[in-house]
Amino acid sequence: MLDANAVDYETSIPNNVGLSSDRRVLKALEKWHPGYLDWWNEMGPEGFQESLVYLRTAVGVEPGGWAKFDYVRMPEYRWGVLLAPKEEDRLIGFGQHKDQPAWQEVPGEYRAILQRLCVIQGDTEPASVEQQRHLGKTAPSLYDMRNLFQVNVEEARHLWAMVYLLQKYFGKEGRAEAEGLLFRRSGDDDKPRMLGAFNEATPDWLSFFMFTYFTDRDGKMQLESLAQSGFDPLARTTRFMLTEEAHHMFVGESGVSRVIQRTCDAMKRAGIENPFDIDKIRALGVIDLPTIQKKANLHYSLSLDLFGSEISTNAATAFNNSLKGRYKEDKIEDDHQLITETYPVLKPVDGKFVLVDEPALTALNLRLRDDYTRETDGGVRRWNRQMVKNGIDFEFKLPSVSFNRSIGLFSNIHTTPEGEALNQEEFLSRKDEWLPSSDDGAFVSSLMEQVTEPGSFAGWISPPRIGIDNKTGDFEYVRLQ
Ligand code: BYC
Repeated sequence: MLDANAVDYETSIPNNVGLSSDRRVLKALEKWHPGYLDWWNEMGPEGFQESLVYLRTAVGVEPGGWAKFDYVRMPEYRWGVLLAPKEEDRLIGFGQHKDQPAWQEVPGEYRAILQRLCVIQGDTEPASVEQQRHLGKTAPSLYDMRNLFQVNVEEARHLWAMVYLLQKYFGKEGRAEAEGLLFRRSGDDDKPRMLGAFNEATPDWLSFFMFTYFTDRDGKMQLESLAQSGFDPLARTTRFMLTEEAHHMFVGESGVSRVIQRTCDAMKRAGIENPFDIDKIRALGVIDLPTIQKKANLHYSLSLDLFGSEISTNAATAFNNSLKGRYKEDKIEDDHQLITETYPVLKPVDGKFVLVDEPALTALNLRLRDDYTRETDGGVRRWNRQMVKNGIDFEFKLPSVSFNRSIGLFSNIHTTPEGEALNQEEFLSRKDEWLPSSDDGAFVSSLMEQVTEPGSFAGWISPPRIGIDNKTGDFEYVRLQ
């Protein structure tokens, strides 16, 4: 019997969606492919297209053994279209279509909104590759370089995932949107990427680790809510994307932790107890803890903006129409329709913040953002446990949700990271205390130097505890050409 979950590697595009018998979509994808490769060669990792990279490639969609590792040149990576296994007779779990069979085709009345969700999701994936394209040149080790490239090829696969949905289910308009995903460019004034954080620079490796910790986690939360969708192909696509996403957040959390560890080690060795003795600490060639906190402030606040406005009719409509659910919707015990429920929303009122009950339906972006904050805080607590272990008196903190915001209820006010109101002048004059200044940026950049000796690491970061795919410390993760 044909295994419905097996990946077909015979067609030009590996897939488990039966592309070989779906000529129309296969043709559309094959037509899109050369433009994609042009994009990858122009905007993907700069200077490493010929290198052999020890990458994992998805070879199946079952939880155990879904990937295999081998040396690959990135332009030859087998980007495929992979959906999580189909759940027979799946019923929709929320919204006005709750308990109806999940849709295998796009319901006409929800076409525009579903297409928009796929386009926004799709747009972030190539954007992150563009943001990170220069980082290979300053990779602190071959291990880190490999992780960067792994993240890049998988984000690019996530672009494929959305392009497949657009081309299969959204006709001519979907094909035009698939072209648009290759046309926009992160940070470009004339054709920027769609969401704020994806037009910011990722200038150094600390920013990369912060991005993969904070911003990839927004990706996780958004994918989790799309994984609940009544539109089954979207739910299955995003469910498989989540399998890959876990490694990206691991790269972020462990990356920050390794930077912290190196700083603590250097401080202890030099007998420096005060973490705010910044000049002395920087002279050791490591990143001082207050600068790490500033980077966290920046990336957390940018990532909060990605959840949209706290009060959003778009979010209410998407939920009500059973298109985008809550985080772990299937584990929540309520009516899954939110007809009468309320949710507490923190609002600025006369210079103070007060909790106001709002209809839960319109507060869904905030609810997801609160779930995100809880998870994010978990990693910050782990970094703080590391401080205690090292005996250094410093505590990392997530800034207030009011700090440095551009979207939603706090976008027009300024506060300190503790949430104290400031006027614009005060904020601008003190901004460098809380967000990376140009001097901080210049210092971090001055440390960024490529290290290519297998098993060696730049002086500002400690080695990982274990290798990828259980490889030993001196494994050559990238064979540079
Ligand atoms: N920047 O009601 P509102 C990832 C727009 S990351 C610019 O407040 P809504 C990844 C909004 O589009 C996850 N514009 O918000 C991570 C709307 O515009 P229109 C990506 C913004 O619609 C790392 C208007 O403001 N996936 O995967 O409820 C590496 C009013 O909207 C922003 C998704 O986001 C912003 N920050 O929610 C690689 C999931 N925020 O329609 C990948 C799909 C809002 O009036 N997207 N606007 O022109 C969505 O679910 C929602 O569109 C949003 C916004 C959560 C983004």
